[in-house]
Amino acid sequence: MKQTLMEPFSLTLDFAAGRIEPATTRIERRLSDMLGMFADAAAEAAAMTDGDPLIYEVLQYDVPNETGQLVVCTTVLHPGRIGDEYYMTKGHYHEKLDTAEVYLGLRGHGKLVMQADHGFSGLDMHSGTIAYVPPYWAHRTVNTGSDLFVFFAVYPADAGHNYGAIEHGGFGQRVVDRDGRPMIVPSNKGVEA
Ligand code: S6P
Ligand code: ZN
Repeated sequence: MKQTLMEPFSLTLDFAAGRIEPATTRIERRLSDMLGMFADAAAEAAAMTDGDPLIYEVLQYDVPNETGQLVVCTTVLHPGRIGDEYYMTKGHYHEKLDTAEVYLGLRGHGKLVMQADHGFSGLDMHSGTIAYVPPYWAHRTVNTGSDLFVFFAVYPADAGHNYGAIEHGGFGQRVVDRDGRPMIVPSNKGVEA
């Protein structure tokens, strides 16, 4: 097995801004990058005419895509809603399904929704929350607050990202605003979040 011999290194993380310094990759996701993922198509179209809002950014420090290596990154999820549905990430399974991930909340409030063949999970996240995404679980984060929701993540560099399953099959639960409070709505019935 090919393994790059790495030198130890350190990075700086601004908890409030979610900035990793230096970062080697910055991904920006606007609404136009995730059209069709929110339930309310009319609200999506209205938000697009308002200027294609920035939904989230990912900052990452890349390492070789090899078994044994770990990637560190941050996600800065902006506050907002499309219809009654809070801004969220696209969500994905890892291509290597048997790889896990750890999230650490740095700022704001959100939910980490997950789904696997046998069920769903919805965890609250805020500054200081450590959340574990086990192998085989698709994961998506949602900003349920009025501030930025910022979190740090560590995952295996060779995990890969499978977005297609969520893009085509959707997520089995949504996080929506009900009278100013976040509710997780799996399929048709609402459950108090
Ligand atoms: C990577 C990890 C996160 C997400 C990020 C954006 O495995 O789960 O860094 O990439 O939160 O979400 P998504 O679904 O667009 O990759
Ligand atoms: Zn992941």
